[in-house]
Amino acid sequence: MVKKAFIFDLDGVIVDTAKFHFIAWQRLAASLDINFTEEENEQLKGVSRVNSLKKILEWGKKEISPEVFQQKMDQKNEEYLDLIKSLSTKDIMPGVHDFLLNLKKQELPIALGSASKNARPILQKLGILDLFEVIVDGTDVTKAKPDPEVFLSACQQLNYTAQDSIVFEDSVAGVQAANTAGMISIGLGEENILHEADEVFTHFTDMPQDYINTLLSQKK
Ligand code: B16
Ligand code: MG
Repeated sequence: MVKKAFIFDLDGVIVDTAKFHFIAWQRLAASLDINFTEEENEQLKGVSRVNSLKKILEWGKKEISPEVFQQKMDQKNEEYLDLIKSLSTKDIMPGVHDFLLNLKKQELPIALGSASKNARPILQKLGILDLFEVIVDGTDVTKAKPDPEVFLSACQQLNYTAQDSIVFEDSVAGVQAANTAGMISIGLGEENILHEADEVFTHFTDMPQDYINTLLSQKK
């Protein structure tokens, strides 16, 4: 059987930091007198920090100077870092740790493909940094999801083709990026939101027992 590369998104797949991003953006939006809803937040999942702020300003019909823009981005990140400061192994999403360990047991390659610039310290806090052979994050890429750059870079570094790569994503932009790359896309979250994914599960714990083997024989 052909081996495949397993590429994981971070926020919302490995750890439930999506809620902390939401709280931090909501506080930031409030500081600019902008009302920011959960529906709007859904559109920011997988979206880089700079593009997220641009969208919030667009929705709120606000313009700010480049200096204030930078200041607001820093403010959001400080708020976010404060919210995640006590993150630990217990915050790994259900079933993820076992799934990663099973991949290791089968000597299958694991990569991270995240838009976050905080990815490495977060994986460290979770105690799973060493499980990743390759990490591609917001500090490495120039084009944000839904552009496939982050996932293509991850599979190239692992020496796998896109066709032999599987992406786990919680965001619409991320699922689109995986599909554009020609990779198998597995959505984690709600079926009605992630309907473009090849398959959707609420959690890793909902996957069938031998799901890794099913994926190994799956074609796009
Ligand atoms: P940071 P992912 C994304 O991470 C988040 O989904 C998104 O909400 C966030 O704005 C983005 O990272 C940038 O994160 O501010 O930490 O650099 O889902 O691609 O792992
Ligand atoms: Mg995500």
